Amino acid sequence: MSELLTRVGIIGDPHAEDELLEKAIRFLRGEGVETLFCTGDVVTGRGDANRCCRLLMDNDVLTVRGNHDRWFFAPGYAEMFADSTPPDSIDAEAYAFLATLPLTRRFETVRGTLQLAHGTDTDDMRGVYPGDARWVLEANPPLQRLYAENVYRFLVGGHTHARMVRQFDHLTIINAGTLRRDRSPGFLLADFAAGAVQAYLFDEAGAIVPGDARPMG
Ligand SMILES: [Mn+2]
Repeated sequence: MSELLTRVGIIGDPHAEDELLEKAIRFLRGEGVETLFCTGDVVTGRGDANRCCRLLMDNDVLTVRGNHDRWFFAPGYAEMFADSTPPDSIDAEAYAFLATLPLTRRFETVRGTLQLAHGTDTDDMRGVYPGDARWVLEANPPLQRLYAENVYRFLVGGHTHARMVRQFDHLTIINAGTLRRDRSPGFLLADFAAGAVQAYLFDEAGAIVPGDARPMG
C-alpha cells in the first residue's frame, strides 16, 4: 500500500502562466511539500504553455486534463480563443504530456480518499461554484453521483477559477482557483493531517502573500 498523503500543494488552472507556475512550485517545494496537484487547463493563455508542461513534468506535478487541454487537440482550437496556445509552440514531449493526461486520479490521504479532477468527476465542464444554491447542486448529476456513491471524502477540482473549500456532509470540495493574472491568481496548501487549507495569493508585483486559512470540515 502506498503512503497516505498528508500535505499537498494544489495548483488550479495554469492557463499558460509559466512564471506564476514556476513561483508556485518553488514556493511549495520550499515549504517541504512533496506532493503537488494540478487541475489542468494547462493551455490557453498569454504565457508559455510549453514551459508550463515542462515545469509540470520536471516537478512530477500530478495533473489531470482540463477542457482546454482536450480542445487543444480538436479542430478549430487555434481560432477558438484570442489567447489560444499556438499548436506549433508545443514541442513533442509537451504534446505527448498533454495528450496523455488522465481525466481523473485517485489518491488516499490520512483523512480519506480523494479524487483529483478538472470539473466534477469525469465531467470536465461541470464545476461547483462557491455560491451554488441547492437547486443548482441538485441539477449537477456528477456531483450527486459522487455524493451518493460515498467513495470519495474529497474532490479537488478546478474549472470555475473560484477558489473555495465547500463541504457537503461527507464530501468536501477543494478548488485552488487559477493562475490567470486577470483572475486573482493563487494556489493552496492542503494539510490533511491538520484538516486545514491555506490559500496563497499573488500580489500585483507577482509576490506570494498568504490568504485565508479554511478548515476541511
Ligand atoms: Mn480553466
